[in-house]
Parts: sequence; C-alpha cells; structure tokens
Amino acid sequence: MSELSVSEYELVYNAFSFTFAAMFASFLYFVLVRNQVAPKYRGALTMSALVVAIAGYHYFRIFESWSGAFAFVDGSYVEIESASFNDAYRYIDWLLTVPLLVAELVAVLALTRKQTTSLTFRLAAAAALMVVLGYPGEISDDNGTRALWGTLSTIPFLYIVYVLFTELGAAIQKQTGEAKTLLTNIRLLLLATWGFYPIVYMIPFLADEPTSTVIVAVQLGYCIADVAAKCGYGVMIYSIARAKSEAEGYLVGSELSAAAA
Ligand SMILES: *C/C=C(C)/C=C/C=C(C)/C=C/C1=C(C)CCCC1(C)C
Repeated sequence: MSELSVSEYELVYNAFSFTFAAMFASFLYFVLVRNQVAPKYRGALTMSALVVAIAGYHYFRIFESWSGAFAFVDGSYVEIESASFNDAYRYIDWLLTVPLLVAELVAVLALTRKQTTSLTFRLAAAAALMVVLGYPGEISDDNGTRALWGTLSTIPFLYIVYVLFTELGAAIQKQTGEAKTLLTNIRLLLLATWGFYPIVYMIPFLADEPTSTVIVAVQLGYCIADVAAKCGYGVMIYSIARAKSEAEGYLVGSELSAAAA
C-alpha cells in the first residue's frame, strides 16, 4: 500500500481542488461568451462547456476519492486498502470528453455536412479507443503490462495525429485570415497537450514499483494536462469562432451597440 508524506498528500489534494475550480470557472465563461459568436459556431462552444462540466464533476469525485483513500497514521498518509484511490473516474471522464474535444475542432471548421460527419466519427472513435486501451495499463502496478497497453493505445493516438495533419490540415489551409492562424495554433496546442498524457503515463517506468514520488507526479501531470487540453483549448476554440464570426460579418459586443446607435 502506498504511503505519502504530508506535503506530497497535500500537493495532490490542492492540485485537484485547483483543477476543479478551473473547470467550474471555464464552464461559466463558455456559457457566458456563447452568444458572442455566430449561431453556426455555438455548437462548438456548447461542446466546450460540456467538456469542462463533465471534467469538473469528475474532478469533484476524484478529489473525494483521494481524500477518502488515505488515513493519517504516525505522521504520514497511508492508503486504506478497502478504499483505494479510484483512477476510473479519470478514464471515464476522458472517454466522454476526448471525443467531444475532437468534435469541437471539426465543428468550428464549419465544413460540409458529409465531411463533418466522417471526420467527427473517425476522430471520436479513435479517441475513445485510445482511452479504453490505456486504462488496463494505468491501473496495473506491473510496468510490463503498462507498456503493452500503452503501446496499443498509441496506435489510435497516431491515427488522430495523422488525420490532424493530413485531412484536417487541408481543411485548415482553405480557411482565411486570423482564423487560419488560430486553427494552425490550436492544432499544435492539441498535439502538445495530448502528447503530454503519454509522457505522464510513462513516469512509472522510472521506478520498479510505484513510489510516492511517482504517484504524486502522475496526478499532478494529468491535472496540468487537463487544464491545458480542456480550459486552454476551449478558450482557443472561442477565439477561432469569434474571428470567423467577425470575418463573416457577424457583429459582436460593442460593435453591435455601435451599429444600433
Ligand atoms: C481531457 C482529456 C484529454 C484531452 C485526454 C487525453 C488523453 C490522451 C491523449 C491519452 C493518451 C494515452 C496514450 C497515447 C498512450 C498511453 C495511454 C494514454 C491513455 C495516457
């Protein structure tokens, strides 16, 4: 059973609390700015709001699971056998949010219906498969098992990267102005933040068995990645939707009242 020092335990505790707050604040933000973009881009904003709502709920559960899983004994935190920390909340969260994140990106491109359906379906299916295949490795204390499932999970991950840079790349090239720059950047943000997850997943390879440092590093790593990949990404989706709305002549905010005057 794992044993953590007081500062290690509290570091993770605070990271979960912070991530929960970030998800909650992002939810309010996406709901509030949704009407500032043209109607055809509002679906993308709705998905951003759903992603952080789902993640916020799961972080609440993760937080509770963490505080219930350890008992303070003789100056340190010892994991309670009957109430061990539940990693499943994180993976269920990803299973729901990761397909939504790729669907958002496709939605904000505003392609033909046929292209949208095909891209969304293939990307969302690959994203879900990636998460499902990663889980058996995540909960295993054996590094060989972890490596096996991690490798299998990397196959759909590489497929997503491939689609992002081929088909989606072609669609991005057809966009114009500020939206094109933003879309090129969001694709890089997606690659960088999603690429961070397998790196965090590999931290346990640094030790023969899960030490307290490994446990803490993995949880902190996933918190940072989730804030960037859900909140940061959602803000970029909003910028793209807004730039495209403006370029298409949709009047937003102050310009709207100026036009009315
Ligand atoms: C909001 C949550 C997000 C964006 C989660 C993304 C998760 C990944 C990109 C996970 C990828 C993995 C691999 C490519 C191999 C090892 C196992 C995973 C599941 C960590």
